[in-house]
Amino acid sequence: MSCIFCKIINHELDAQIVYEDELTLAFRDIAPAAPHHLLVIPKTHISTINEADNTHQALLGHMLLVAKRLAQEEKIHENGYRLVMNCNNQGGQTVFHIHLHLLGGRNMHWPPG
Ligand code: IU
Repeated sequence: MSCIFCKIINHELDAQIVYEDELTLAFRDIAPAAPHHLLVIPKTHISTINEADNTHQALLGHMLLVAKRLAQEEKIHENGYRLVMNCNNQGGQTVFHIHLHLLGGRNMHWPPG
């Protein structure tokens, strides 16, 4: 099993874990792109959002609610924050285990780069 995020889930690799439940794990991004930058990942390996199907509906919704909860814990929910999921090369995905970026603590720009 070579997926780096699966290794973090299995505690074979270190990460700054901030949240864990039966379905998801959240940790601080190793190369933060904002003062607050967390990744919310499912414990089930799904390579890209293209591979998600109806059986993952509740899991994907749960990831959003975990991100919302973490935004509150990070105290960035009132000023605002951004949730991003990149898909494949042109979308900027570099780790092929889906993850929701939670970014906050600075002004975000639109359109994104
Ligand atoms: P992307 O959407 O696939 O580009 O995001 C991958 C993120 O995973 C990126 O922000 C990396 O800094 C982050 N990351 C990490 O936090 N820990 C790691 O061991 C690895 C990547 I590899």
